[in-house]
Amino acid sequence: MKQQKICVIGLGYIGLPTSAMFATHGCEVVGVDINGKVVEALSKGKIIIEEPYLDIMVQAAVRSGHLKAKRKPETADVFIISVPTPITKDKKADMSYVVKATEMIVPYLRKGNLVILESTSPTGTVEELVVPILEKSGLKIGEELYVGHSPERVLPGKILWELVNNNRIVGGINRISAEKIRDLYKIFVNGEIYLTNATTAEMCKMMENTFRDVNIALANELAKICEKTGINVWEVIELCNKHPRVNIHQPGPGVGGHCLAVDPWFIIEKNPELAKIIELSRKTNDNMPYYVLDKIDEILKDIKGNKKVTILGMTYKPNIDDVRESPILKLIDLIDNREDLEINVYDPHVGVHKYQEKDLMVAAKDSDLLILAVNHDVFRTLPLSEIAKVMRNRNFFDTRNFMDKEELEHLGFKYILLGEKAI
Ligand code: SAJ
Repeated sequence: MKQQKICVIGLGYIGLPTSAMFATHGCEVVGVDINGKVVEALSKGKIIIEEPYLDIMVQAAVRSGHLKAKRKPETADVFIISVPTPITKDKKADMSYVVKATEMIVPYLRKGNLVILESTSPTGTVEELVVPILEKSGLKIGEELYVGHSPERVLPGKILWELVNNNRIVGGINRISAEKIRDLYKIFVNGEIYLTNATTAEMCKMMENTFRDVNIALANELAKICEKTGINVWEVIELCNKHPRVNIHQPGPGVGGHCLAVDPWFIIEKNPELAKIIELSRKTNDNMPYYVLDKIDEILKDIKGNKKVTILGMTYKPNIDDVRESPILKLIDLIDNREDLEINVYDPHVGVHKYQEKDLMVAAKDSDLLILAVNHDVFRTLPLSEIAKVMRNRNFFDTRNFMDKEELEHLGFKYILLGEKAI
C-alpha cells in the first residue's frame, strides 16, 4: 500500500496512541486537537496523559517527522475522528464533539478519501449524524468518499499492546468502505479484522462494555446477598468460576471510567422500553457508593460524636491516575456531605485534588476507619503498624478483598470485608 497521509481529530487516550502507531509504521500523520496544551506538548514530542510507553513512542514519531500536531485539519487520504462522546447530566450521549470534528474536516475532503469514526457512539451515529454532514462536501458517499466506524477496544494501562494485538471490528456504510478501512488498520494490527456494517459495529462496541457492566452488577448483587446469608462472596465467586462456563466478575464499591459507566446509557437512550436489564445493572453499580456509606455507618455506629474516615485510593481502577467517573469520588462526596463524618483521602497515583492528603500518616491520624477503596499495588506495602498507632479506632473496611486479614487482626484492627457478612 502506498504511504498514507492520515489526519487524526482528537488526541486523547485513543487518538494519540493511534496517531503514534501509524506514524511509527511509516504513515504521515497530522494530529489535530482544539486543546492548545496538547498541541504544544506534542510539538515538542511530549504528552500530557499517563499511559505506559506512550511517551517513548510519541517522541520517536515526532522526532522522525512522521507525526505533527496542528490546531486545524489538513488535506489527507484518511480522516480518523477520535473525540470524546461524554454523557450529559440526564444520561444522554453528548455528540457535540463528533459533530464539530466532522464539520471541521468537510472543507478538506477530496475524492477517494476515507473517513473513520473511532469514538464510541450510539447506534445510527455514522448513518444519521456523520454522513449527512459529510454530504456537504459534495462528494458521493460510498463512491467518492468512503465512510465507516471502527471502535477502539483498548484497555487503559495496556493501550499500545492491545492496539496492535486485539481483534478489530470494522463497520462500513458499504462493503468497499469496510474493506478500505480494514486495509488501513492492517498497517499495524496483528489481530483479526472483522467486517460488518456501521450500525452493527456501533452496537458491538457499546455491548462489550455493557456485558462487563451487567456482569459486575450481578457480582455486586451477589455480594449483598452473601452478606445477608452470612457467607463470603469472594469465595463463592472463586468456586463458581471453577466451572468451565461461568465467569462471575468482581464486586466492589462501584464502576467507573469513561466506558463501562457511560456506554450502557447510550443503549438505554435509544431503547428505553427494552433495555431493562442494562438499566437496572447501571443503577445497581451506581448505587454501590451508597451501599458502602451504609456499611460505614454500621461499622461506626457505636462511636459517639464526630467520626473520621480515611479513604485509600480515589481512581476508577488500580494503578492508574484516572479519576473519571470514579465511584470513589461519589463516595467521598457522600461522606463529605455528612456533618458527623470527617474525611481524608490518600492516593499516591493522583496529584493535587481537593480531598487529597499527600501524607499518609496525616490522613490516618485520629481516624476511626480506614477504607481500602482502590487496590493499587503500592497499598501492598502500607506501614500498617505505624498507621495503627496514630488511629483513634482500628477499623479496616476492605472493599476489594485485597488486604491480609490475619495481619490486620494481629495489629488489633477489626477487619470488615465487603460481601462477607453483616456486622
Ligand atoms: N470493575 C469491577 N469489577 C470487575 C471488573 C471491573 O468492579 O470485575 C470496575 C473497575 O473497578 C472499574 C470499572 O469496572 O471501575 C471499569 O474497569 P475495566 O478495567 O473493566 O475497564 P475500562 O473502563 O478501563 O476499559 C473498558 C474495556 N472494555 C472491556 O473490557 C469490555 C476496554 O477494552 C475498552 O476499550 C474501554 O472500556 C473503552 O474505552 O470502551
